[in-house]
Amino acid sequence: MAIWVTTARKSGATMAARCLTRRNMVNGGGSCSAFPKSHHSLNALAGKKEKENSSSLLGFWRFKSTKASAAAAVDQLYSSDEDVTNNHQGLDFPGGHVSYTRSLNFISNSSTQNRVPCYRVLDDNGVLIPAAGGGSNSGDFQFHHHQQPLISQQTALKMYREMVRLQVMDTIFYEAQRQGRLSFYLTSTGEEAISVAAAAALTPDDVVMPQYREPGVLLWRGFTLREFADQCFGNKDDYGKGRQMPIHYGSNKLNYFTVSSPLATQIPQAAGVAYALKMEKKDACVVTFFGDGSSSEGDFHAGLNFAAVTESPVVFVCRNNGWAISTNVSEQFRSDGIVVKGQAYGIDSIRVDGNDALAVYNSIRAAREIAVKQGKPVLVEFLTYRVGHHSTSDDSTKYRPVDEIEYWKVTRNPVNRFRKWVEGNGWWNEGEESELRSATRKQLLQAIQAAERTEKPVLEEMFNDVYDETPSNLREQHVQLRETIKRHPGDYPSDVPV
Ligand SMILES: Cc1ncc(C[n+]2csc(CCOP(=O)(O)OP(=O)(O)O)c2C)c(N)n1
Ligand SMILES: [Mg+2]
Repeated sequence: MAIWVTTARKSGATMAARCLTRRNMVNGGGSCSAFPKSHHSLNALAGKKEKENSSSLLGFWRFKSTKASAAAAVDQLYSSDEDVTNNHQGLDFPGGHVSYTRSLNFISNSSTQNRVPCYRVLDDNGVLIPAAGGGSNSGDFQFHHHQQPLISQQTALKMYREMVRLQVMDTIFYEAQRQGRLSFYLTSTGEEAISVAAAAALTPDDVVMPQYREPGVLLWRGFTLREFADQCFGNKDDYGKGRQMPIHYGSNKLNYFTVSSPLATQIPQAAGVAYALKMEKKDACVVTFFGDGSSSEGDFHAGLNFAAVTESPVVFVCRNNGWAISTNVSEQFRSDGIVVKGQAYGIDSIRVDGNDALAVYNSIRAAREIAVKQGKPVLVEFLTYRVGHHSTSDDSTKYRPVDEIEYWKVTRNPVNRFRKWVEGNGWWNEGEESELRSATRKQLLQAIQAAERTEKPVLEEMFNDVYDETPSNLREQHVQLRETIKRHPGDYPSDVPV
């Protein structure tokens, strides 16, 4: 499918290039079937007679549907400013009414002033912040009128426990990688609240299409520590049969698409899956996660636009953690983050404190409700920070100050903050904390040992599952690889059954 898309894009570009050439040759008057809408809209503006029954009349009829008469529009566009001001207050244009102005104002870049505010519920000390307007909490989706979050003790405790389990899992897998037992690992440190609290706000039917820093969703949904370990060790119990790098988890059972390495591919795919849910009238949405770095990919823009125009139930969740490996956000974009890009595509968008578990929970519950009940996409930008290195292949102290890391690790730590709130409610204590941490550590060590001892998938698995019947060229490659391994056993892993 990827190949098809690439080809389609290429041919589109070629058509556009040819079209431009031809237009130039005929002095701007040529037509181009690659741009039926704009061409015919122009003709409509100019009052030219359109051929009826032509499918490319779409642009013209759409224009008409705004109830603007073509002649009036031409008058408005080409008359003097005086005429416009005196005679017409605005223009009906595809998309709605546009008012006129005599002010020669460019839309200003608001990235440094008037930044979009950030929704939060708990302050840095885990204390509930009163909602704006005193007693009225109408803006807060999950709040009672007496300002208590509508989150049960049970849900809050499960959220907290899964955040702790995620921390312990990250620590132990990271160490296992440092010991040379795993080839690669990547932590969620500093972003634990996002994946866990978002998962808590969803239903099991909601389809999750992750980037790679969201294993908290899987923990919430019941993926076992053994399943995580099997994937990281790429053994025969790994659902991906050892074909992927560690942390590329996936689960059909838990409605969690497999992580894919090329950034942002999940974003347009999410728009497509959400469109399918809509056609099937499912009471569910797609939730796709991605980083600030992925928002710089073309796929981000295609995905948002596609979801907007098809009105598909997808929640776009951007973890803006300040960094894309060593690239700071200011080197990536000059907009006010990602939230304004959602707005630009006509998508309801919100900026939220990603280190506040309650704010994450409330915003994703509200976003899900909008997506499913109103049948349209939503974008949530979480402001957070990647406290760990990008991955075990990175050393972030080479490109960012240690003070900055420490600030986010200590002062803005999402797990400590939520713990303070949970403890403040009398729901958690030090004893339960240390019991949970040591039990999880023990379970993980057992899971790692078992996964490490489990056989690797047989060599043949490398060539399976792409075709229903393995074609001859792949069968030949399999035979060749087996013979090469037999000739040079020292150059290949000894634990893969040949
Ligand atoms: C298309 C593509 N380009 C580049 C990379 C290399 N790469 C892997 S992760 C990453 C950074 C992504 O940053 P972000 O989306 O902000 O996620 P974060 O790691 O901060 O969670 C890059 C550049 C890739 N995997 N895919
Ligand atoms: Mg990032």
